[in-house]
Amino acid sequence: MQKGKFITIDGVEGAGKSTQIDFICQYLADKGINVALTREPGGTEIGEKIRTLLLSNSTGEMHADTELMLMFAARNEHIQNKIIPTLNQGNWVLSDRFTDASYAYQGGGRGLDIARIAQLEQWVMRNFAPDMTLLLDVPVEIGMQRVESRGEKDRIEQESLDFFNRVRNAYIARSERYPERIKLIDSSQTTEHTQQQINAILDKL
Ligand code: Z5A
Repeated sequence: MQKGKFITIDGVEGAGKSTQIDFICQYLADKGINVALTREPGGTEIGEKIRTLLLSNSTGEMHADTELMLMFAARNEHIQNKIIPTLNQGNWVLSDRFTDASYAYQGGGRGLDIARIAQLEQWVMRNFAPDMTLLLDVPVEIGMQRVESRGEKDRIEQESLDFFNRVRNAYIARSERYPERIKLIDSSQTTEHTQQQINAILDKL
């Protein structure tokens, strides 16, 4: 059985990941490709419990190192018990967020040392990496306006505009560092405009 491809989608809040995931799943289904949709933090029973701990406001203050290690603990479960087994069955996997988010949020946003994140990445991922990452980019103010009408903000969503600008800059820096894997997509215009760019990238893949 040929191994499936592993695609991740990432970006700041309100960039349109959820909106575009529906489009990507439909695109792949039309090509006869089975794709398993998953998310981070989460994707497994243990991972979803860790997600609740990470995002719930009732958790309260958490040390940034603890937040980082919990992201990678959930990721370890995700990779070992869901992503790799699914790929080995010949199916594709599409993950709503992955390791680039740790570099962006915990590295850029929280200011944690990139070398420490890289150590955890090496430990948990060894040589495993996405085949392709779609990075939806939008100015933070636009993304925030889009999600304004939602209810209560979770623990990380409560952070400041400065925090999210640092997150965005860290994402862009990663796309410049890994241009082959991370495709930077302008998601500031219409949904259709974003879809056209994704369409062109998936056609090549
Ligand atoms: N996190 C972390 O810190 N470290 C890590 O390692 C990982 C994650 C893996 C998970 O949140 C949180 O965990 C996240 C990062 C952190 N924290 N934050 N903040 P999540 O991924 O589950 O949820 P989210 O980041 O809050 O995603 P989101 O707000 O749902 O964003 P989205 O999926 O990109 O947006 P959307 O739902 O597709 O669109 C938002 C709205 O905009 C919606 O009404 C759409 O109809 C509208 N929209 C979408 N596209 C357009 C365009 N082009 N024009 C106009 N309106 C649009």
